[in-house]
Amino acid sequence: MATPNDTPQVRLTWTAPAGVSRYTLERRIRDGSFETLEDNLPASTTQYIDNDVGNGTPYTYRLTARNAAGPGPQATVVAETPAYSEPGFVQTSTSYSFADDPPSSQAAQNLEDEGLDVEYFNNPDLTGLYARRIEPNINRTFSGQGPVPGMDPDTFSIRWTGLLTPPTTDTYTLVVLADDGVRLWVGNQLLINRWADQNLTRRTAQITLNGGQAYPIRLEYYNRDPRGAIKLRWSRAGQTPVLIPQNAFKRHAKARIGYFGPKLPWPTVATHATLLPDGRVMTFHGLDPVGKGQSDNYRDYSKHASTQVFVWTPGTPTDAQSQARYDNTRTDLFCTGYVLAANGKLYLAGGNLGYDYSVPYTSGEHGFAAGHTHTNIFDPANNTWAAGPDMTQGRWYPSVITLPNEEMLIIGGNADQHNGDGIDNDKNYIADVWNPFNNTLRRLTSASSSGKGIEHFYPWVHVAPNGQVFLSGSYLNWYYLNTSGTGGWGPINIQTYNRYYGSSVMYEPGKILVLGGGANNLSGSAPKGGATAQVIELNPNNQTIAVRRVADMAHQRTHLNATLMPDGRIFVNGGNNDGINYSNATAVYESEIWSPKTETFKRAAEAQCPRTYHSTALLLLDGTIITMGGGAIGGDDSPSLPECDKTAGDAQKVNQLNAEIYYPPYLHNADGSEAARPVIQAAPERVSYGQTFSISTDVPSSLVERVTLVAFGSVTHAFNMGQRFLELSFTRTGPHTLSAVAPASANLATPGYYQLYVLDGRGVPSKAWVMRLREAGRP
Ligand SMILES: [Cu+2]
Repeated sequence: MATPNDTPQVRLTWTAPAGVSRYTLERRIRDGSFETLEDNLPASTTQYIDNDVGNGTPYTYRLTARNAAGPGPQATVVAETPAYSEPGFVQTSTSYSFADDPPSSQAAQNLEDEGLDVEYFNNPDLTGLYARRIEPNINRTFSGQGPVPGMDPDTFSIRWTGLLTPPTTDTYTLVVLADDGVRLWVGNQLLINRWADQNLTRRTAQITLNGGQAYPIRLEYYNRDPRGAIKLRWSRAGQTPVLIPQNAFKRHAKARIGYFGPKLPWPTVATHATLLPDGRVMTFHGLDPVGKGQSDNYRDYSKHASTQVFVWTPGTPTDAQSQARYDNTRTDLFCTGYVLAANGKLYLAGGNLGYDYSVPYTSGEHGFAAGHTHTNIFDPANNTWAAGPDMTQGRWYPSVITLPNEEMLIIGGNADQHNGDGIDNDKNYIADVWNPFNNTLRRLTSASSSGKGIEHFYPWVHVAPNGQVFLSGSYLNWYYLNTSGTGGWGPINIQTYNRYYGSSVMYEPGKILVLGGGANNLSGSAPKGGATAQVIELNPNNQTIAVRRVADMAHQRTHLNATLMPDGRIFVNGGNNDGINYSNATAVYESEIWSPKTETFKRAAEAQCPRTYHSTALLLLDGTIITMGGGAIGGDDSPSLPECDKTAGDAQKVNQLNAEIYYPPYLHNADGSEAARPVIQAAPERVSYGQTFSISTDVPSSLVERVTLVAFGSVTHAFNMGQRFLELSFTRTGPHTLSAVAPASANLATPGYYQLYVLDGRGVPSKAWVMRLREAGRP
């Protein structure tokens, strides 16, 4: 049980006058007016202890004896409590300082793992919410400035909440230093309750706590003059109280590593996934959900003429009956490349024609997979498919990205040349550029990739700040590609790692993270990407690059997914150590989150299902990330095999006809409850480059500390071709309005659909507002 002690107090004693039947006791602070403390003290009372006092404060007490005839003798006494003192404590008329606690500006580490949620209010009664933060401890002093820039300097309140986990079982003395009012709850017990003006005062309470147990903690505080302080210390028996350290405020697992929701049924192996402008999720594998059709019809090109396409509306059930079907009845879209264009339609290039079995059997395969010359366009506005222009050569495994002028680059993939020479020379070496305005293709004939030593399977292309395209892997040779006219390659950049089926993410304009991969590449002696990661910085003014290795992941991952989050971090999930296709023997279930600030990976929640070859992940408009797919072995799994059993290694189903939604840490409070999220109430549906635009929020604009954009994702084979992240500059223009500035140029943010987010000071994002970024003159 908790017992308050060590509280300053005033003791009053008196001698009873004759004939008294009760007393009234009043008190005033300094020159304030008298307020009644007790109106009905029994006649036998001759002593009163006032514990509700602060240090260094004069109090005047007035005792009035009463009986049935009315008030009788009155006695008045002035008592001044001692000033607060401790070694190193310095008090001036406007500030306090302490020698023993580190300053509150100390560098806080890992606030997402350890730290308290803090709410700052502009009024002394916990109203007028102004800012939300995460802080490592409770250790603030104030001398004429508000606790957060922009707040009232001398009238405010603060609430800290979280979990307190003591290291060992013991009786702890909690020590609060406060000027002015303070209330402290631990384990839902109100331990300290002094919600009144006071000079700096130490109040203590004892409580027995179990080591390792997480107790809810809440401290509320207000200040009402230029000078203020609030500190929370603790001690065990016989020890000197110290500031409660950051590591005692370990946050709930949901707030540290997030969590995966339940396994959801999914009607196809989601080898291909894209987010549509209204937030729906399109997924498909190919002729059928598990690759049976492709496998059976590899020899028969005429059979590669349709795709089962599923569209899920978030918030609705995920099973086959609940998802919409918009099949493509023209092309086997297995291994197509695609991106959501600036006009809101999905542009897809290539697909699967099967293997060329006319080629003699060599090294385990009959010839090489042939790509479709088809292009296709899906219009989400009416859920219809249209044929696009045929490409000169087919593509199986191409990448498609939007260029600054709204054209789309189609690059890589296998072609459809079946020359029977048994040599894997069937790559499509000439990139196409698709013009969405006149629906024509332009070939980059001056930029053949033959002999360039690049990976032609889903090449990792990104638009660079200089307006050219940068090819960042997965193989060792990196190049700039100029896509104007008939195209041209820039100088070669040779790097170290083979990252075959690793991933590449441009996490801010000109900065690319490449990670993982390489484990199952059958040729080449370069070191495998494995658990490694590198940052490539592109010089915005020329074709030079700078590459540096950053900290490794916790796991070797090939066939991973790397997904940009609303806060600019990258969620990494799935993959396997050995990189073997269709194998879950070494599947990685634990996810990781990469921070561009620290350039490190942080371990995150474990999934239930393996997400290896042919798995996908997409950031949804609500800030969650859906992880899907994996497998499509070319037939049904044995019904006797378990689905999603991480103890089973490879003895589980390969075809992942399921999905799991990941709920990131930013959706949770320190105690694991759901965080309150800012809401974007209004913003433009379309902006142009450099445009200043207004955002209205439900929360006060002071709460918004970041405004970000994430481009809509289109993902397959470990590479998300669509995603892109930008931080926007903004000002607060009204109580609930912001003025943000759209990216300056299409080189920094290619035209198209973006998720607009506002984030509070804790990094809690709103749900996305869908916004299209396009030159003003476009249709
Ligand atoms: Cu594949």
